[in-house]
Amino acid sequence: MTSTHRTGAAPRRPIPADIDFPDALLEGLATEPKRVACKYFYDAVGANLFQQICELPEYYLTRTELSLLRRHASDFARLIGPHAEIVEFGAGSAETIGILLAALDRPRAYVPVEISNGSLLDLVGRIRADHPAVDVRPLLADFTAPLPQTLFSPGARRIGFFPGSTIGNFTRSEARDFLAGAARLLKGGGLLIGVDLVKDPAVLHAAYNDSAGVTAAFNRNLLVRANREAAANFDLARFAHYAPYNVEKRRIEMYLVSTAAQLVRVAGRQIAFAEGEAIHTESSHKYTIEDFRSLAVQAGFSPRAVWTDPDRLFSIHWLEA
Ligand code: AVI
Repeated sequence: MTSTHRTGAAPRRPIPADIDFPDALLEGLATEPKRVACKYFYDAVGANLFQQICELPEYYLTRTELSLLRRHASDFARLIGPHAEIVEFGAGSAETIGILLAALDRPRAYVPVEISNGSLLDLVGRIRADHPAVDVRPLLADFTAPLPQTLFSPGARRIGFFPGSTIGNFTRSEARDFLAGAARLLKGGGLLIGVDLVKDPAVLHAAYNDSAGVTAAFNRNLLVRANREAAANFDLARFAHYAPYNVEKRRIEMYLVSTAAQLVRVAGRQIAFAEGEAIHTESSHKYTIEDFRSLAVQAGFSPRAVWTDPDRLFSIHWLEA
């Protein structure tokens, strides 16, 4: 289990990042097929590009979830009840958690869990200013590892919040394991979680292949980061962003595809790329409502209410632990 420390700061990252990037990169490039974990997208530039993605016209996820949160805030408040302590898995946006905190009946505490120090300071400052009665207790920890029960005050109403469909970036078995851990942590309370839905592949394709090229820049930023932090010499012009929807696996898959046979230096090693060879950088799984509810049951939750928009683009689930 990761050691945990209380801290005044942590960064805004959908998935925890590690400090072992050069080693992880070398290891991922030595596997067949080559891959790099998506948590490495989120250096400062990557976090900023992700923010821009959230505002793209094609990327319906963020705005649809925000509008569902606003529309159903009073339902959440009724289900969650008074004096709740909210743990957010990852450091989210002030706007998103702000909607929930504003709707709840005298929420007692807000605990954003994030692995690294950084831009959470801003989030924590905003939440403290907007919700002075809420005890904001950022926790420096990897939220995918088991979290201590002492996260909550004794006898507290335990609520988890996991928006943004970040669960989609886990494989289905990782998602089940994560949910099982959350069910143990939140026993007696519940989890409010945003999940992107299976839909017209053209809509999904457009969301990850935007016309302004922001997602492509986000993907390629991994190579920029490798050049800076792992003594690499990737030529960005020789790697293409490729993000197809895999209908069978119900997921967007993101790749960086080498457009030529080439040798790239990474941390003192030479890595060979064949023409057309890909580095897998992310999967973004999409669920049907039934599919996700059954995963939640397997993890030990009792799925209760679910909210979706009229176009059934996105869903928010209330799972009792
Ligand atoms: C953070 N996560 C939910 C995003 C997603 O949609 O899978 C990351 C992302 N990748 C490309 N665009 C957005």
